[in-house]
Amino acid sequence: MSYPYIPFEGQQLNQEESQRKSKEFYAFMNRRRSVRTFSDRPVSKGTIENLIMTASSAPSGAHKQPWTFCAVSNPVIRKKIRDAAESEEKLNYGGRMSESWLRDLAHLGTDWNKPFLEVAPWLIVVFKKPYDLASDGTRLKNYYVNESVGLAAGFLLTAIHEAGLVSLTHTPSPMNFLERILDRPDNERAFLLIPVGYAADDATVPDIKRRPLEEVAKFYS
Ligand code: IYR
Repeated sequence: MSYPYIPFEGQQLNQEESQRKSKEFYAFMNRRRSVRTFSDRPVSKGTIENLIMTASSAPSGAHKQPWTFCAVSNPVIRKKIRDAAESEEKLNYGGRMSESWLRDLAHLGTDWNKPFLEVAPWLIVVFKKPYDLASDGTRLKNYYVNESVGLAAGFLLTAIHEAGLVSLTHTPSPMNFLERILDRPDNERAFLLIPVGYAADDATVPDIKRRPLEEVAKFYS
């Protein structure tokens, strides 16, 4: 595929503006938290469409956009997803996760119970596509699929936060029940299950601290 080049239409800021905006955006993003207690207040389908289009604007290997975002509000399907996820999580918490893994999770207070899968008004299930299927059934390879879909998921969480909504990156394991329940084609693998909605009025979050700059960055100036 070859494209003509067109003028880049990004904003041209000066250094001071870049510093100010980056600081404000950091303050905004640093307020994002994973929330496990959702309100059942509705969120419009149009909002979810905007969130998905933002996610799908992420860069991807060879611009293949190797993802599908399934947005589920149907209560019957959400119950099926909850039941299947909880069955897997019962096995995970009941022995499939190592002692050290359970210790690492203890401060989050999570267990096999996943009521948010039915309370949150939307579940967005992110699927990755290791290959695309041409209309004649031939496989067209995609590239850097995990990196690409991870980037798109990051854009999605950012867009959710900007919209005043909350999310949780839930990773029931294994996740293949999602392919079955949502009747996805052979070339799609479940990547993340993200409940989306408003936080419950009485939602609480663990008082975690984030690593300081010195621990997460090294400068080679
Ligand atoms: N998938 C399980 C366990 C879990 C794993 C990690 I890594 C977390 O950060 C949180 C939970 C669950 O969703 O409960």
